[in-house]
Order: sequence, then structure tokens, then C-alpha cells
Amino acid sequence: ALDRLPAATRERVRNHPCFSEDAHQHYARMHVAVAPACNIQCHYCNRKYDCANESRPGVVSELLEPQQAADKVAAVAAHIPQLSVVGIAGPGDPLANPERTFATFRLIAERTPDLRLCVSTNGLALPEAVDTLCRYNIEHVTITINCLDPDIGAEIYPWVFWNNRRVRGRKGAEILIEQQQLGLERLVERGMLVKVNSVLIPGVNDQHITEVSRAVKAKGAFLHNLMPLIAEPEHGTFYGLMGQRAPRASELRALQTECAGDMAIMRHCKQCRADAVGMLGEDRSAEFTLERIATME
Ligand code: CLF
Ligand code: SF4
Repeated sequence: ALDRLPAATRERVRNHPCFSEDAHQHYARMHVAVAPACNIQCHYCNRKYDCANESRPGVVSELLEPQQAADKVAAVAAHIPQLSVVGIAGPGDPLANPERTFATFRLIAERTPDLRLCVSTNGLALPEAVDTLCRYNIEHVTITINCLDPDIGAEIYPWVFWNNRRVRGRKGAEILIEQQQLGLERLVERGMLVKVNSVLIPGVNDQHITEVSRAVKAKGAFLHNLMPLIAEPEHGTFYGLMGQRAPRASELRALQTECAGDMAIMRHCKQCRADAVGMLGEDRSAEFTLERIATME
């Protein structure tokens, strides 16, 4: 699939394990969990765990200060030669913690300049952050876009925090959707590679996902990642919708195939935790705790 891309784009995804399926056998990624706050509420998140927009339920990452994060990246880079990408994906929303997130990127770029930088966001604060993302050489951005229709959004997002107040229901969802779309447009204008994650929630947005896929492709998104809702009771009950089930594997596959007619679909996502370390699907975070790093060369 890579051969069909322009050479410059090919170069940028060649060693990114998420943006290129071919790369995920050969290159590793790591996340640094520096971003605790979030600016929206998703029904499938109870805030005790990592951001469910790009991670597994039931895990709590060790929160790092920016300097600790840069030290950890340097230690991992020294031990895992396949490391090519460092991402910030939580435990909350990276762009709701701009000082911590960008201080971390700056320190990593100084210390380990060869690593690619990647970020994942719910999109609420994205349009205003695009200039800064470019300035810090972030080339890969993921936006979680679950819907385009605010009525569906109101079933997924009880509120967003906007201009210092909580905006609930349909109105809040409308703001989030507008910001996500504007953010996507601005990123594409600036030549960023944008992946869109959509959490597939049966009975809520499953009939709507193909429309999302078409729309984000038309705006120039590079890749669409359909992620199954993980309906674990400990991760949040999808309150208001008790008993919300996860999609069956066959439902996920059918939708992936349907959307694949429109754009490149990611099928190898492992729903990593916010402090994941190693090849996709591999978790070596326990080898690189702060305590252990302190004793490494
Ligand atoms: Fe991390 Fe995400 Fe960047 Fe990858 S993960 S911030 S794009 S470096 Fe990858 Fe993990 Fe799936 Fe994310 S497999 S959860 S898509
Ligand atoms: Fe939770 Fe992530 Fe949604 Fe914020 S954006 S409420 S951390 S799932």
C-alpha cells in the first residue's frame, strides 16, 4: 500500500508503526503520560483510567513531569533500538495540558532529536494549537471523531468545558464537532498527517461511522482507525445507557470493510495505554518505571 504514496509522505510514515501497517513489525513507539487533565467528558470514560479515546480500559499510568518524561524517552531509546516514535496520548487530553505537553516535546526534541513526535487529542482545543504543533515539529496527529451529528454527539458527550464553563448536551457536542472539523482542516492545510479515531458504539454511532469516514477523507485525513468500544464495567458504565455493549468482532470488520472503499483504514491498532512502551501489542512499560530508569546507565 505504501508504494502508492508520494515519496515525501512515504518517508514520513515509513517508520511510524501506527500510520503504516508495514512499519509496525519493525518499529516501536512509546507514550509518555504527562497530560492528566481533560476538557470534555465522554460517556465511556470515568477519568480514573487512561483516555479511552486511544487506550485500553483498566489501566492507570504513572504520571510523569516533562523532565522525567524526557529522561524516560532517552532511557528507552538506549534500550530499544527500534524506537522511532514518541506519542502523548493521555492519561487525559494532551491539548488540555498545553504547558506540560509542549514542555515535554521540547525536552524530547533536544535530547533525542531523531524520534518522531506524535499526539492524540479529542480535538476541542485543536484549532488554536495547530501553529504550536507545527512549531514543535509534530508531524502526526490523531483526532478522535465519533460523530458529525450533534444529536448523536449528545449521547456520547455529556459536556464539554468551553470558555470557562461547562456546556452540556447537544450544544456542547456541537462545539466539539465544529472544533474537531476545523482542527482537521487546519492540520491538513499545514501538511500534517492526520489519523482519525472513531470509537464504534453499537446503537449510538454505528450507522453513522461510514458518513464520518467519507467526510474526514474528503477533508484530507490520511487514515481512519475504527476502534471498538471496550465496555468494561470498571472503565465507566456509559451511564445513562447502562448495559451498553461492545461491538462484536464481525460488526467491526464489516464496518472496516465498508469504510475501506472510501479511505485507508487502520486495522492493526492495539488500543495502547498512555504509558505504552515497545512494539505495538507489546507492553514493556514495567521495565521503564522511574525507579528502574534511575538505576540504568
Ligand atoms: Fe501513540 Fe497513537 Fe501516535 Fe501511535 S498509538 S499517539 S498514533 S504513536 Fe497506535 Fe496505539 Fe492504536 Fe494509538 S496502536 S492506540 S493508533
Ligand atoms: Fe476520557 Fe479521553 Fe474522553 Fe477525556 S477525551 S473524557 S480522558 S476518553
